[in-house]
Amino acid sequence: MERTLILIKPDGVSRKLVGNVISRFENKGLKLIAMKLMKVSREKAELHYSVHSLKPFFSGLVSYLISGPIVAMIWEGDNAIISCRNICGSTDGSQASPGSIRGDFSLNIEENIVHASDSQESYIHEYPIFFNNNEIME
Ligand code: 3AN
Repeated sequence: MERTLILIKPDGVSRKLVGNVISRFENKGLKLIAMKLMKVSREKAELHYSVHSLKPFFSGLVSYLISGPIVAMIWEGDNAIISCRNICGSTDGSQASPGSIRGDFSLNIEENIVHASDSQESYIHEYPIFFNNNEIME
């Protein structure tokens, strides 16, 4: 069993896509083991995106994540990381396949609705930024 961190980013929440996004992971057979609606602090957003800290888009990325409420979730299942990445689609919504979340709802790379951990190492780095261990259903 693998776990992955999924964020419905501020554009996904403001566009009322929360239910639609969650349905896709449920329909796939993944198990929801943690979820919260929250505002992210600048400190947490910078930590979450620390791998991109030297990229020119870093400050815009952080500002965007803290611009409104997000939904943070942990999903569990066989190969959950790659399964969820496929459900989300390519980073740039204009390139993402129809049927994926980004393919269906995003036209660009800046506002692309969701975040999904891209590896086990990323998951280990990311999930404690959003959840305490006692908030995860075992
Ligand atoms: P993904 O979210 O598909 O794992 P990453 O990790 O390469 O993509 O990038 C993290 C986030 O940074 C993306 N979700 C996107 O919002 C933003 N991003 C990536 N590349 C660019 C770019 N060239 N210009 C603006 N924003 C970008």
